[in-house]
Amino acid sequence: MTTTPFNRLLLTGAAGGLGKVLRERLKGYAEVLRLSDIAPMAPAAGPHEEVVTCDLADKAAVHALVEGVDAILHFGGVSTEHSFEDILGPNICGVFHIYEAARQHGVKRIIFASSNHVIGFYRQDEQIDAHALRRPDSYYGLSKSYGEDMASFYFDRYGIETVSIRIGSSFPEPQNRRMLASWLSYDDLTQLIERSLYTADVGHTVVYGASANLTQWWDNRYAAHLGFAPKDSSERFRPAVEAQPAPAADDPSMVYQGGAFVAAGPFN
Ligand code: NAI
Ligand code: 15L
Repeated sequence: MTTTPFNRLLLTGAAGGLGKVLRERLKGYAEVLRLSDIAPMAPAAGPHEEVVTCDLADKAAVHALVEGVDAILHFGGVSTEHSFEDILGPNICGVFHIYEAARQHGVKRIIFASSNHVIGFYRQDEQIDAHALRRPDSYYGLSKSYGEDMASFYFDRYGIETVSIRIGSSFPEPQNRRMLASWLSYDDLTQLIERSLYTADVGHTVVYGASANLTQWWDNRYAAHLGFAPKDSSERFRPAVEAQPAPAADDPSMVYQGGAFVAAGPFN
């Protein structure tokens, strides 16, 4: 696959866990990487970098943020379960602001950090593909589901292409039994992002982001055109994970694909 660098790529959520990883790994994919977050970013901008502080809930600020970029990796926002009110601005208004700014500035490709929590109420003994009805497990999962709909609408209406990556659990290593199935290594995430940036004619593609783990809940047949071929597996971490005390068999973390998110809240 040819990976000619983009002129300017925008990464939102750049101060976050995955943002810090991608800041390093996206070098080489763009002449200039524009890094944005509401939180302070360290280190300050280096060569071939721009740092822009921006609240995704601020429409005018996001409009300015998107000017001059060729593609967007939208990783910013609230990343765990919170009250609807806390999620509304960053995730729901935020994703609208990103797409609307993309339309106005002529950006043609977005990589959207969606989540397994869009389908978190499926059970761990089920296998699903991207055409399975969504079963969001949280207000957070609902916001990602809305983001995927935003992506679908902006492709059908305006031709802006998106790859929505339903990321499983992307951390240095799986932290519990559930993550033995949902883990996505940083190397596999990077490969998936490269494929999502450079594959032609993706329309709106939904792809599950998991490594080649022994247990597979997610079937990527509808994203085969991306050619994503994960290389890592959680198996080498199994002994350490299984040395942890086992949760009860009916604990949500052992039953549902979304794990504990299905039982978070209510928030009043
Ligand atoms: P994170 O919470 O470490 O990073 C999210 C970043 O978004 C933070 O730096 C935060 O300051 C920023 N942010 C929050 N509200 C904002 C606002 N109003 N305006 C601008 N920026 C704001 O999360 P992480 O793990 O790095 O995840 C990155 C993205 O990937 C998130 O969208 C998350 O939902 C998604 N994701 C991550 C998974 C994982 O396993 N790490 C799994 C599934 C999805
Ligand atoms: C997510 O969507 C979250 O952003 C991340 O922090 C993890 O909780 C992950 O899902 C997961 O399901 O493990």
